[in-house]
Amino acid sequence: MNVLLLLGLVAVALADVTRFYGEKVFRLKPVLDEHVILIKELASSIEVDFWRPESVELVTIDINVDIHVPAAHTDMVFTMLQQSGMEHEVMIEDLQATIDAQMDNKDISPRSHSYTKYNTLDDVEAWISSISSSNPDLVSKQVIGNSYEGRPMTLLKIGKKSSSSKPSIFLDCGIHAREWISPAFCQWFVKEALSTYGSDTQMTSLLNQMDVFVLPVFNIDGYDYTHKRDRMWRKTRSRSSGSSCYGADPNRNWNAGWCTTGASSNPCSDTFCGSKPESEIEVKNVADFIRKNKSIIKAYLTIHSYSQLLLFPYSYTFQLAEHHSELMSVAEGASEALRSLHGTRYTSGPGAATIYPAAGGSDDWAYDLGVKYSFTFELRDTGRYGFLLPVSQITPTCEETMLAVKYITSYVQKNLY
Ligand code: L98
Ligand code: ZN
Repeated sequence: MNVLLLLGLVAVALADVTRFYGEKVFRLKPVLDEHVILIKELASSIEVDFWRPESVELVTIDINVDIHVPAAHTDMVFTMLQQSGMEHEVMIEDLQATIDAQMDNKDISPRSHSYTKYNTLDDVEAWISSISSSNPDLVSKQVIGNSYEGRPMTLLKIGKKSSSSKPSIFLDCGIHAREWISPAFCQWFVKEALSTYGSDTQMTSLLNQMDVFVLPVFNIDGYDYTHKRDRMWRKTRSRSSGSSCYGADPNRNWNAGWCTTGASSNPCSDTFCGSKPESEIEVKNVADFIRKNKSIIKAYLTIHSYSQLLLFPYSYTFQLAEHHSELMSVAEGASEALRSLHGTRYTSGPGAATIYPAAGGSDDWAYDLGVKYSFTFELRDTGRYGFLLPVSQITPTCEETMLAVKYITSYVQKNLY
């Protein structure tokens, strides 16, 4: 073995990597006020990582609550749940085992990029360069700014070259670091667009008439951190003054009812809204780009996981959006298209009423800016694996999501003029 490789392996082994042996994910089903109180008490006495909903503030009666509990407290939580009479189940017995099992296909060439694995940030960056240089007629790239840790945020523009600017769709993935299926989808989308242009009539027509801006990994610092240090990280990696905690939630940091509901002003919370709207540089970079190109951006699509939902504004208020019925029918059509392939069922509706109110999200912000077709996807699954969706589900998930995305883009295209 070469010395550099050996040194590299030792460095990785010594690095501060969080492991999750014996940690569990419970699903709790509160149906009484006492149950909700119990969950809140639990969250204030021990460290609980909320998977769904994303923070303790969002826990209410009659919604399932998925929580990740450290090994030291699993017995206590289990006893407490038995005594409370609250319905519950263990979704994941051993989080580390499930993390290890996620890589269930041990790809042929694990050191390089593949559409059927969860690529590291380095692999995604190398892929961005190679895909754009090998498809100069259809792809161009631009850096829209740097992340907090100084990484360039590269945006791909996919579409037939034109001398004038074309109506466009903005698609982003990886706002939340641990939702790994999301960047996998953006990469899949680019591959499909390029490989079916010229043969698939729908894709050909789309890329002739419109451009699709694709941001493959929005929260690049966070994504890198989930690969190297802590698989369960969600937020950005910024430092805020007066706290030792890192990061803000990049989907609570937009100027849309900012921090009024379903977000936290505590920098240690996973739904910390940041010190002000667009305090997170990644959010500001994307918001600046969309503002600057607002006259050509006709749709905003953002990919998250998990829960199998297709949501549209509003999430910061229960008020219905001006275009509610049109958005509802587009979402239902897209969900039907998605389901036609592998039978996967999605629920659609406005965010606040369908899941819970949560302000400061990118979908609401884009909609209020005037981007009418604004949708948030929550991809597979419904909690069996949660964020740890096995590699073997990347292909079916991306295939079915393509159908929903293409349904929306076709609809937008038909309604351009
Ligand atoms: S993980 C994605 C999740 C979410 C946000 C929104 C799901 C559906 C819609 N939109 C919103 N404006 N809150 C979340 O960010 O918590
Ligand atoms: Zn998310």
